[in-house]
Amino acid sequence: MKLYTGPISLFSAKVRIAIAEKGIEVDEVSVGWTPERRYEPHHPEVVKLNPRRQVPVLVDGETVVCDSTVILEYLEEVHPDPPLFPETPAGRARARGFETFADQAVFPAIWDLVEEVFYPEPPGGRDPSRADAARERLSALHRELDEALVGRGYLCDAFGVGDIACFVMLSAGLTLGSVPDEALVNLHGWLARCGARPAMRDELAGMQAFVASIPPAA
Ligand SMILES: N[C@@H](CCC(=O)N[C@@H](CS)C(=O)NCC(=O)O)C(=O)O
Repeated sequence: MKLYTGPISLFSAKVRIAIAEKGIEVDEVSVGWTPERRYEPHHPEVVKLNPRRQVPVLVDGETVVCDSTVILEYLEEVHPDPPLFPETPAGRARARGFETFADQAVFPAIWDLVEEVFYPEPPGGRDPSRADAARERLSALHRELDEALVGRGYLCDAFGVGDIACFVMLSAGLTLGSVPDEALVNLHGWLARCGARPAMRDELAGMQAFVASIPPAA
């Protein structure tokens, strides 16, 4: 299998973690990315494979799979052990719900922070109210997750895709100044538990090393 990824792409991180948790061998191709030009020019293979021109893209023989959510489902079917989805329809619905929550509720707020805090200042200047509003939205989402974790070690009965997706997004939030309230003990316990898993730890270390290697803006 070949996997096209971005060095600090959160959607690629979801897939890299799932691959490490399942112990799958892949040939990873990291596409070019810089703070100034982002993904431009797009990697020619990614342009050919994905009409959206986005990573991650997985190629398995003749099969091309785009989109992190679809890739996680595909990997589960071709490499079911160890499982990252629950056994029952109700359990799988819960897991997919948390993955969707991460991608569609948490990520947009993270993206506002990425643009306001991480990327170089745009010509029109920064908008601090955008970053403040994103942190407020994230605080509400933190409270939601804390409640979902009452009496549980992970978001579903066992560790899986919901945990991967939410952990990737919340970890990015932490580095951008969105720190969950210390009263949210269920959430903090879960963050520590997830962060201790080698696949998660290695992914965060890889991203931090990449960010540290970015030369300062001229
Ligand atoms: N829904 C997609 C989103 C993928 C995505 O947004 N990828 C970004 C990197 S994190 C990308 O490749 N952006 C390049 C572009 O849009 O030009 C997924 O889950 O994989």
